[in-house]
Amino acid sequence: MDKLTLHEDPRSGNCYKIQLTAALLGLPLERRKYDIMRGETRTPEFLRDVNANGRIPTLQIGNRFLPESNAACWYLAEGTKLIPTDRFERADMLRWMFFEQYNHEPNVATLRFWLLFVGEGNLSKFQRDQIPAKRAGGEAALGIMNDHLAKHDWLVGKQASLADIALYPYTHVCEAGGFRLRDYPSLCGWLKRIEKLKGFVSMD
Ligand SMILES: N[C@@H](CCC(=O)N[C@@H](CS)C(=O)NCC(=O)O)C(=O)O
Repeated sequence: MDKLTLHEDPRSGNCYKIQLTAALLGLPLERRKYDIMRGETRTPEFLRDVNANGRIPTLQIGNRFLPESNAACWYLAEGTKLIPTDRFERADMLRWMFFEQYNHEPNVATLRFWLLFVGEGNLSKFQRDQIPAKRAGGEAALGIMNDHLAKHDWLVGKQASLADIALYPYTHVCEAGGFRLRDYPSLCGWLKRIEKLKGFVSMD
């Protein structure tokens, strides 16, 4: 396989997803760090060479660049046990990964970013006004996962898949965004199951 380099900010759960996927698969990954708070992903060089969308993560594979965390996880995991072979389960895994990007991350991760890194006092009025809707959206997403995990050990099938890896990063740190994990007991058990997977690494 070509050399793998993760262009990342280690505070980002989207970047951690890729690091975790590589670790669970035993793939060597070089890490090149940027500080998103200092605009380091918005420089002309970054936009030209790494990601025209001005964001991390981007997975560099040899001399090719693949932005979007879930696409990068898919690249790493294709043909491994982290992607189900059953056709329905594979599509169901994608369902959770799209859910992560549309229902979970924009609410759960954004509130963590605003409250932990930007600081409530530094938010714009536009951002402050969005907090209640983001809180409601995040609670709804965590509730849907919790209900599913009350009946299943894993989001899809009978073992961990990219669905679990995509949703673990921002769920396990959701309290930094004001959510309470104790309100979601089935999520807590699932988090522990992921942490016991062979090769698991914690977020920096
Ligand atoms: N959908 C993208 C989201 C990427 C994203 O939002 N990255 C954030 C950090 S988690 C970022 O780079 N923010 C810096 C900026 O927008 O300037 C993915 O899953 O990779």
